[in-house]
Amino acid sequence: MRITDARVVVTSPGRNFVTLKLVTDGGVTGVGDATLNGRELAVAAYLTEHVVPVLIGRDPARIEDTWQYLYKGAYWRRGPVTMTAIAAVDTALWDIKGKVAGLPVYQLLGGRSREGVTVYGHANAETVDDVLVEVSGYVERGYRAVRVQTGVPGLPGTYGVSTSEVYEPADAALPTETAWSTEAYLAHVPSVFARVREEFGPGLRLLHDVHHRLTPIEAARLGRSLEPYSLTWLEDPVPAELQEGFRLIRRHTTTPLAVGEVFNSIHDCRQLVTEQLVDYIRTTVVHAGGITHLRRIFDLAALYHVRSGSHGATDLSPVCMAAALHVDISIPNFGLQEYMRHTPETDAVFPHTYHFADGYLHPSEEPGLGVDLDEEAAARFPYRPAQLPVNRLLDGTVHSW
Ligand code: GCO
Ligand code: MG
Repeated sequence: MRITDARVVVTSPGRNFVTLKLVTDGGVTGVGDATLNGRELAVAAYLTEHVVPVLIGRDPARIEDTWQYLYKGAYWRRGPVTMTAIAAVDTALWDIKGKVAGLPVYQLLGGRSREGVTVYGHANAETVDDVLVEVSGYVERGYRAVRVQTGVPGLPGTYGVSTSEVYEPADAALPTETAWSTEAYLAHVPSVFARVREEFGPGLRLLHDVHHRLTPIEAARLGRSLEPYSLTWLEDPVPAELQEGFRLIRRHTTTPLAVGEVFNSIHDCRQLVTEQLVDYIRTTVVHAGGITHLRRIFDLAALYHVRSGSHGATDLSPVCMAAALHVDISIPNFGLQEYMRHTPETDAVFPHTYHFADGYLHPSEEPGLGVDLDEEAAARFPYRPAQLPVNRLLDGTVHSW
């Protein structure tokens, strides 16, 4: 069996997605997500110019060999663009292998380790009263875990809090600018979780995303102030380039930490995992080198009592979500999966058979990943430039986003 064609499809059914579709001489096709929010065309060009030419004629069965060929062969290792491109190829090859075997991909990964994939939804609103309504909506739909974000009094708008129905941070062709005050934020957040716990009791799992905005000592203080509300995790409390900074957070709080949505290789995770500085690692298929590399990360994490908590925002396409669920259902150290529902337009462009029931997502039982790209539908939604915002402190200083 040989790869005869590889198409890179950029489509924007409400937001931009990049998808790689591989075609074989046997007629079997495979898809991989290659979306890097705000930098989509960089990955599309990397694939089209440098990867597609070396794929034509290759044996699609050789997944590990192809991964090594693309990773070592490029010489320039790691980085979000390279690793997203490799992820797309790897995911498409697993899809093909599953279809050829007549098995859903999770069966090739060792089979089920659980009955369903526990997911968390996003409750966000400007005020605490409104966020309580959002949380109860998730509880009614059967969710067991909810991420809670509110506006911060005194700030004109806050990340993770949408004003429209759909949460979409990449909201303009040129970056919009948002404002930030750590003092106002730290003064407000504990009162939000006090209200949520009071209303929903101890059973509901609660999460919160700090989006890399604090210093280690500020994060330590926040973690400690949230301890009475027993969060399942506090996400990205600080930018994670300085990994030893997490030692300081750990010395002061038992609030569990989740990090890794911007990581793209096992080397980004290594210190945090092996020093047990985090509890959940948030790498996912599309940005961390595909199913092959993600499993390597989660296997390392398992040795150190670190569980998976894969990123699953709407800028990761249904192709990534389908693949993530095959990993989630099969690994021993699954923790939680983020799940933001895609729009009906996106679902129509990416028909899939994974589904939500009883608070769980269930991977497809079809051979392969159980997701496809409808190329005709995709062609109806041309690319629109969209970038992520830039964040500034109230005095104008550029701050982490
Ligand atoms: C999350 C993330 C997202 C990201 C977005 C960037 O936890 O879901 O932080 O909200 O900001 O995916 O592309
Ligand atoms: Mg996040």
